[in-house]
Amino acid sequence: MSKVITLHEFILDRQADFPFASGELSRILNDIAVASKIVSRDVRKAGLVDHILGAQGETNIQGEEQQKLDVIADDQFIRAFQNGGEVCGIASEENDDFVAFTSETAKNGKYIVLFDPLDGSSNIDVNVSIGTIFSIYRRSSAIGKLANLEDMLQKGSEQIAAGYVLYGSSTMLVYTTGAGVNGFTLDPSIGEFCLSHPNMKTPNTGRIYAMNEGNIGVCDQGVQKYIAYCQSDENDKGAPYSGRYIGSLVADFHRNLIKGGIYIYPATNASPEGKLRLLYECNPLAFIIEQAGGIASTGKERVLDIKPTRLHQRIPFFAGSKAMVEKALDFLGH
Ligand code: AFP
Repeated sequence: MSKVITLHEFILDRQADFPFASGELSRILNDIAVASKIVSRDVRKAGLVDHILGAQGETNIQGEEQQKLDVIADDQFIRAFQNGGEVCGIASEENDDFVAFTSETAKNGKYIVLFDPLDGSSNIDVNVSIGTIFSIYRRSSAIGKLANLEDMLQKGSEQIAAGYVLYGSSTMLVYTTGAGVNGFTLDPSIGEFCLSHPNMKTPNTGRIYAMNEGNIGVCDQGVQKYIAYCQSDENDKGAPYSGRYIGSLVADFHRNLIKGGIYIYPATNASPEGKLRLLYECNPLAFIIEQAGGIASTGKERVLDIKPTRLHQRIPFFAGSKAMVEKALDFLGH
């Protein structure tokens, strides 16, 4: 039987791969792992808290105000980064503005983290998989100062690490530091993430397309033609692909990463820039899919090449197996 490798051990082993490694990035990754274990525990209790403990009103049995799980998750991650000492500022889906940490230790932190604490949170009430997505950059501002907006608005290609946690039938943490993608499954009996998916590669092609097809009539003709191609028996597979759409980005992305497939969230009439957020949804997943051998594009350009202009900027997103995304881009005329 082979030895179990925990995330903690794995991170320490890989630390030497970074030039000038001082252990700070390793500590951030460990902080994320700890925060996500707490969130995982809370997610597993979601039905109990929402429907049993909180059923009497606005407060729970301890007299505390009920909080939505995405706010709890946001607080958990912010607390982890604020107290860790390596991170000087964060931006999250839950906060309109970025947060620059003000303690002297934090001002000396070299890193910033952008994250979506609980993506797909509208799925919580119906017991469907949800996820956390994170993206780590070296700060561009001077050490010792407060983090600023420019720190947050770096190109995705500048990421030094990115990952996600999927709270699914099991809890998994998948991350990259630019040297491949590795996946860890939480073993609840020992409370550790254990290496379960080393060196993940996405198949070059697959049979799955994932798109909210409710939008098919209100998106670009190129997308409509590509989806018709996926559904036709005259495509490259000679049979219709499988349509699979959970509506929870991390879950849809993770399934496609493993099985091969394409994820599409195009621009629509109602959301001409697309729906998904560049900084803490698309960039981290783009980094991962590229590291796994796939492609992520807006339909016009490589996601990681975009210079962000706004914190909550949205983009159209086409990501997945190389051959499938390339085919979709052909239909879009690129
Ligand atoms: P919520 O956090 O509001 O559930 O949004 C989830 C999400 O950002 C992403 O996880 C899904 O892939 C996508 O939106 C689903 O959007 P549609 O409901 O428009 O298909």
